[in-house]
Amino acid sequence: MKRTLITGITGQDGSYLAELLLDRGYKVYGLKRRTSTENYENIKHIRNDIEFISGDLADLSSLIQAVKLSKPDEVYNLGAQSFVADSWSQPLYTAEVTGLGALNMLEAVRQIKQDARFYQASSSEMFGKVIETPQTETTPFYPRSPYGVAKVYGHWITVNYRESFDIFACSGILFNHESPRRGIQFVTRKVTDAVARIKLGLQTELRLGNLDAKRDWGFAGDYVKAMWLMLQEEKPNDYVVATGKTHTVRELVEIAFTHVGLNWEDYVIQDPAFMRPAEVDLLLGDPQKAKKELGWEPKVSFEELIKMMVDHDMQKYGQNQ
Ligand code: NDP
Ligand code: GDR
Repeated sequence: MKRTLITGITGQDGSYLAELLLDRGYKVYGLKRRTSTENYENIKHIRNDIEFISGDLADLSSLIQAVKLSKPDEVYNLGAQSFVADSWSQPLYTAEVTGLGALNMLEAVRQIKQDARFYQASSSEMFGKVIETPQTETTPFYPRSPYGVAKVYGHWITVNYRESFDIFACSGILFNHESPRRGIQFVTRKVTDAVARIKLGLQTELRLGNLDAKRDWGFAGDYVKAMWLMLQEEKPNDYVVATGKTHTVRELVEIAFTHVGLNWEDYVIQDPAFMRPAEVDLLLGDPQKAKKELGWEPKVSFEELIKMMVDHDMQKYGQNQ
């Protein structure tokens, strides 16, 4: 039986990845930080199948202990302060968890179990300011937020540990991916949640920031498969994981409202409070390398994704009525 250690197990990706690995017969260990109230919502259906280890990415000693206890064949480092907007109000914390956290996890692997395969959750936010499109594994990074800067550190320290210590370390440069388990602060879920509430008469308006930003949005359930595939390869490598299609926030809003028969312009208000100090205007990934080497392709289209999320939120609030 293969053994895995997942950081960020309570998050969107951690939950889908844990499902995938349990289905494949892995023994799954999840690093979980202490919280004052329980946050097992995303993994409540598989909670009893996971062995939780208490720890924090900012605390190397807890990660060393986690690797000792789990003796993993594969480590997936998904834990992070992952909300870009908050990285301006908490830049040092973001650097510590999202950037140095990757180093801490790598260091625990290096010290305790150097033959464990390692996945780092890198991000299209590292591309930031548009230098070229579509963005590939060789596009230069120009991050535009403290979060993006921290992820660039996480990416390069992963490459460096691979080259320095011969660790099987991969960096997946994943573009935005969403699902009904997406955190409520992120724009897709904020929109689909609000659409459901407006349709059911629980809310009257939706305040958003930049409607012109373009993102390459895919389905999280598809993307965790790419993470696993990377660690099954003969050699460690870095891969862009994306759909190869881009859409504006405006298009997202239009699809979501239209799906429940509403006109978005009657409800959406642009609010400067949700504009960012520096924006990433356009993300569009080229997933050719992942397709060719991993045989990976996204299955769910942008429109299907948004409708899936709206339907989920309609059901959630509908049941509570
Ligand atoms: P989420 O925000 O849903 O989950 C983040 C996870 O990290 C949660 O389990 C959270 O735990 C955990 N975490 C936060 N801080 C710490 C800490 N100090 N120590 C240990 N764990 C911590 O993110 P996603 O699932 O969406 O993303 C997974 C990873 O992929 C992240 O690293 C993200 O930056 C990256 N990424 C995401 C993309 C996306 O579009 N979703 C795209 C590219 C990269 P808790 O529940 O306690 O808060
Ligand atoms: P992002 O995702 O910053 O790309 O990071 P988010 O959904 O927060 O923003 C996407 C775009 O929408 C614009 N926007 C708004 N965003 C939010 N959250 N709220 C609003 O009201 C709003 N209005 C407009 C943003 O300005 C932005 O352009 C996500 C995270 O999952 C990261 O962890 C991950 O690394 C990247 O995706 C790839």
